[in-house]
Amino acid sequence: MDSNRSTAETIYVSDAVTTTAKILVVGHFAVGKTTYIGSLSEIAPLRTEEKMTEASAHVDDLKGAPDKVTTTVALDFGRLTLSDELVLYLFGTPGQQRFMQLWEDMARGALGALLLVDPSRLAETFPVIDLVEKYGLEYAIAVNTFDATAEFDEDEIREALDLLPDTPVVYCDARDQTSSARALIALVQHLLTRAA
Ligand SMILES: Nc1nc2c(ncn2[C@@H]2O[C@H](COP(=O)(O)OP(=O)(O)OP(=O)(O)O)[C@@H](O)[C@H]2O)c(=O)[nH]1
Ligand SMILES: [Mg+2]
Repeated sequence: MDSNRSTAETIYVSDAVTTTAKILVVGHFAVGKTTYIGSLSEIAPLRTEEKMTEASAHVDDLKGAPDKVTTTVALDFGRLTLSDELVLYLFGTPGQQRFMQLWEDMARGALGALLLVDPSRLAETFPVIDLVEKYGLEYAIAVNTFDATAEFDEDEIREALDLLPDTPVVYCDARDQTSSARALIALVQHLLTRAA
């Protein structure tokens, strides 16, 4: 019985929760969106992974992720209880051009976006920033620490992405829960400042 209760407590949102917010986790192909939501979600994340075939070889550049065999074809979904009263719903949104149609729906009602960036593939982030801005989403940058991160400092990233001075830039390892949570908290703090 106890085990049933603990399962229920994990699956269902606590009665004490008064606020829920929808947050998008966005970024270019293979930047770590599915990994990020998987490391943070307190429920088994919903994933829509499909095997990549040769048909996508010329569109999805595997340069930065040579071992990748699947890609998200719709969305990732996860949930995180941030405090007794606040629950975040995380929606991973693909950055590839062919999924643009999704953004219309995904962006509706979203409070903001965490924009994952691979510092060695900065140019691939430009179209994603365009989308985030097109849909009027407040955002924070989470630099996913792939191996080359040490070569890029925050100022370089800010300049390359032409960020506003108050746009948060945090470093994270999408595979690490604590590190991922820190990035999300930076976004939430930014959103709260903007709302004040
Ligand atoms: N070294 C390292 N590898 C990572 C990190 N985050 C993700 N990866 C790996 O990078 C690859 C791509 O990660 P995904 O989470 O599938 O990326 P995605 O953004 O969801 O990819 P798409 O949905 O296909 O656009 C996977 O093999 C991950 O294991 C990281 O912080 N460091
Ligand atoms: Mg994915």
